[in-house]
Order: sequence, then C-alpha cells, then structure tokens
Amino acid sequence: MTISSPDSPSPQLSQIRVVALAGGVGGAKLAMGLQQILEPGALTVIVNTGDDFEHWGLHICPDLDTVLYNLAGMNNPDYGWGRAEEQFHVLAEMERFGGEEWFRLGDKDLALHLRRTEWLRQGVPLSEVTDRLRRMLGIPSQILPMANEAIRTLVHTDEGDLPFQHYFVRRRCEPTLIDLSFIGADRAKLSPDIKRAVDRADLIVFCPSNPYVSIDPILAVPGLRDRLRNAKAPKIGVSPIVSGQAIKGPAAKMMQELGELISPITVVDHLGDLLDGFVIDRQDADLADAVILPALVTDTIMRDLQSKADLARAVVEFGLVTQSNSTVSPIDSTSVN
Ligand code: FO1
Repeated sequence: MTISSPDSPSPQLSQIRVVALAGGVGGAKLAMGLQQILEPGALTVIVNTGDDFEHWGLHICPDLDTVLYNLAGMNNPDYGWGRAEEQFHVLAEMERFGGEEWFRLGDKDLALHLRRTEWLRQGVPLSEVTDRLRRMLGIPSQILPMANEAIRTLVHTDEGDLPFQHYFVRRRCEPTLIDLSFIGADRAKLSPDIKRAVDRADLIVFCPSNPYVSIDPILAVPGLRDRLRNAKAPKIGVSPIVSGQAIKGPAAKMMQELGELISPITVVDHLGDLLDGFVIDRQDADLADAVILPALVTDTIMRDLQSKADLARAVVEFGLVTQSNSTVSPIDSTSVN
C-alpha cells in the first residue's frame, strides 16, 4: 500500500532498520505508518502476547492479529481490531447454543484463529505461525511475538484477579486496577530473532501503546529490557496520552487508579532509562520542557494512512537527529526541545 506524498523518501530513510514495540490499536497504526515509509522488510514489530487467551477452544492473539490486519490493510477502520467488512454469523449461532458471546469473534477473523490453533496443536511455535500468517497476508515487515512461551497478563483489581480479556472486554475495564502480573514471564526465553532485530536496529520505537498492559509485558521477557537499554540504536517513545486522555483504551483510567498523573510525563518516567527521546502531541506543547529528554512536538493523532505515515516519518527523522545530536551538538529546531 502506498500513500500520496509530495516528498520522495530521503536516502537516510530508505536505508534504516526500525524495531517497533507495539500492543494493540495505537501500536498497529504507527507500525503501519513505519511500514509505508521504510523499505520493504526494514521494519520489525515486537508484539505483546500478554493479552492472548483461549476462547471457544481456540488460541486468540488479539494484539498480534491487530498488527497483522493493520499491516495488511485489512483491519476494521471503526474498531481498529478485527477485520474490515466483517460479519458475525458464527457469533450469533454460538449465542443460540449457549456459547460465550462477550468476545466478538467475526466470521473472517475466525478462520485465522482456527488455522493458528491447528498449527500450534501440531507443535509449530507461535513465531513460525505468525510468520506464515504474515506471508499469506502479503506483509513485508517482520512480526515477532514477544515470546513463544505463554505469558499471560493478570489484572489485580478491587474485585479480585481477572485474566486480561475478562477485565478488558467482559468487564469493560470497570474494576479498579491495583496491580498487574505477567504470569509465565520468568520462564520465557528471549528469541534469537528478537535479539538479532534489536542488535541490528538503527532506531527503536516505543509505539503509542498502553505502557502498563502493552509495553510492560514485552519488557517482562527476561533479558529484553537490558538488550534494549544496551542497543546502539536511539530509542524513541511516542505518547499514548494526549491532552490528559488516552488516545484509545484505558491507559488514562489506569494511570489515575495507580495514583499517577494522567500525562505524557508519566509515560516518560515509566519507561525511564530506556528512552533517548520522546514525542508528544501539539496539544501538549506546554509539557515539552518537562520531558527531561529531547522532545519532538508534532501531530500524533493517526486518523488515516497519510497521518500514520506523517507521524512515522517525524518519529524516524527525530530519532536520527537525536542520535547525531547526542554525539555532535544540541538539537536546534523550533519543534524539537
Ligand atoms: N475488543 C473489544 O473491546 N471487544 C471485543 O469483542 C473484541 C473482540 C476481538 C476479537 C479479535 C481480536 O483480535 C481483538 C478483539 N478485541 C475486542 C480487541 C482486544 O480485546 C483488545 O483491543 C486488545 O487485547 C488490547 O490491545
């Protein structure tokens, strides 16, 4: 898929390799922007699998699928997850037969879950399953689940412990968040593909995904946090909080319940020494000085393909400037603090 842009890609842009860490919809949107502006194959997306669960006897990987469908241009434009032009005949029949109906699996989407589950039952690792799916969908970017081993996000709430999708979809994030655990993370292994991608990257991007339930599970994979910290590439975060609200999802509600300020600064503090620069929205321009790192102020709301590509280009160019300025001279731009 291409976008209409008056500019041809700069030589720098066409040569660099980018690793993006992503959770659900916000992460998938920026990943799509990055895929549009980079050379085919130059993007690797490391995706949260803490949201995965068993439903109707099938292995569901919501964030992997959100990234797959977005990078294939097949995502539902209204929800961001699931397939475009979807129908729900199977869901309606499941309801008739007393099956669980709170998690809306569409008919087209179902085929992917059936195939994935079939392969996993044959012993194919999740990374290989994901790679088969992305090739069948014609996606040029590499998509890596954060681990092949099961890691499951458990939400500790004032109403007890809830598996992630039961908290997020079934209970619509209503219970008050107390804490989160990533069950099984201690037994997971950092995959050779992730190590290679991080070590070879020219830029690492923390997508505008929920820091607590999208990025933290990825960072819980043993060895990944250190690998990222020690990577030669500059590491740039993009705020999922704009004007005191989460762009999508419960990040703002979670911040409040954890006793934090609902602010991009909270995200910067949370990611700490993993970041070399941070991108905030124009609506939060007054916060740029409070970001203790180099900060880019730009439009971060991604409504269409063009705005995804525009943000991706701004993030990549900012990352390259951040790196060269860390060794050469202070950043000099009206939009970069
Ligand atoms: N999110 C919802 O809020 N309601 C749903 O019924 C729902 C179904 C669904 C089906 C497949 C899929 O891949 C994702 C789906 N999601 C749904 C999104 C998902 O629960 C969350 O967005 C992520 O886990 C958080 O990133």
